[in-house]
Formats: sequence, C-alpha cells, structure tokens
Amino acid sequence: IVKPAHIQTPLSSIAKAFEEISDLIQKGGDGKEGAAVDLKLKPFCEACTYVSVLFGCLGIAFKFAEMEYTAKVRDLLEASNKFNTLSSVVDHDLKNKTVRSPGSHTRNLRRVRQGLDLIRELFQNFISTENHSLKKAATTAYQQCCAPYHTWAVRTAVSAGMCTLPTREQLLLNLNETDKTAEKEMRRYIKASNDVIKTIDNLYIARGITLDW
Ligand code: 1PZ
Repeated sequence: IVKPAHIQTPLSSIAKAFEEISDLIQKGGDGKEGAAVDLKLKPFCEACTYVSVLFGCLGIAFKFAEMEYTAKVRDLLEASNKFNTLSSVVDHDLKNKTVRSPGSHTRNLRRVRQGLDLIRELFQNFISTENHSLKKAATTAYQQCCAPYHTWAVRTAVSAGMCTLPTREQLLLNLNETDKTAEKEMRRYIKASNDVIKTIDNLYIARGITLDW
C-alpha cells in the first residue's frame, strides 16, 4: 500500500513542527554559530505539544511521564500570555532568583528540553541499528538525557516501565510507519530538534546558569 504524500503520520507532524521552529531560529539569528537567538514562547510550546502523540503508543506505564510532560508544556503555554519569548521567561526567573525553584517556568523549560533531548537520543538509537529493540533504545536514551536529573524513585519506576514498552515492530505499526519511513521522519526531527535544544541551552549559558540540574 502506498501512502499518499499529504497524509501526515504522528512522526511526520512532530518532524514538521520542529522544522518550523528550527526555521524560525535560522531566520532569527545572524548566522553566526552560537549567536543569541530568541524564540517565541507560544510557537515553541505548540511544537512541544505534538510530542504528546507518542505517549499514546507507549502504553499505560508511561501515563505518569505523559502527565509530567504535558503539565510542564501547559505551564509554559499559559506563561506565553505574559512572556513573549523564551529569554524573557529566563530573565524573569533570574531577577526573582527562581531559576531552579520547583514549578518555575525556567525549571519547567529545562525539563521540557530534557524530554525533547530524550526523544532525539531515542530516535538516534532506534535508527542506528536495524533490529535495535525499543526497550534498549529508550533505556539508553533515558540514562543519558534524563536519569541524571531524576530522583531514585523516578528512575526505578522508569526502569520498571521500560519492560512494558511495545516491541519495535508494534511501535512502527502504532505509528503507521515502516522501518524506512520512520527513519526518514526521525532524521528530520533529530536535525531540527538539535537546533532547538542548542538554542535553549544557550539561553542558560549566556546568563551564567549551569546545565547540571
Ligand atoms: C517511544 C518513546 C519511548 C520513550 C520512553 C521514555 C520514558 C521516559 C520517562 C520519563 C519519566 C519522568 C517522570 C517524572 C519526572 C519528574 O521527576 C521530573 C522532575 O520534575 P521537577 O522536579 O522539575 O518538577 N519531570 C520531568 O523531567 C519532566 C518530564 C520528562 C518526561 C519526558 C518524556 C519525554 C517524552 C517521551 C516520549 C513520548
């Protein structure tokens, strides 16, 4: 069965959303590597909400992860009524000394960024070996991108949840992709999200905020 080009799959919608954000970054910067680019908060949050469709493919064990992630994106989306750009969010918390405070926008932005990075790393692992299991790809990605910043209780729950992940084949079916089409869409996300993640990190680094939390 040949899929018409105009039909979007969950993966292609995610890739497209992040390519649009990446385009905004390319247009906004002056072309210099590491130049300070500011991103509009609202479109960023809207792109982040697309990721939520992935949770539906993971099963009930990741319900908690879904609630955590969507709550943080929602907090930032609500903040976009007050703050126009990502940098104004960070500046606000810097002024109030609430950069790392539980529930602060800047902390939530850091967590959402870690989620985007987790997916990027997961996709990278998923396409690196043709028969790499989803569990292995997800476990390695989690260890690298999120585990260092999570409590022992959360890490334990996540490692138990990993055993309930669908197989690679089942995930591809759920996503309405083949190995080949998934690889194409995952590469698009990997490339685009790299720019987005780097831009967020630069916001913190430029203000002397470390990235070890
Ligand atoms: C096909 C994809 C399979 C990927 C499987 C990956 C599973 C990751 C599970 C992560 C569970 C995180 C649960 C709770 C974390 C909270 O402790 C932290 C701390 O928040 P704070 O103290 O600042 O309030 N919350 C977070 O880190 C935010 C949410 C991260 C979840 C990222 C998920 C990314 C998307 C996965 C793919 C659908």
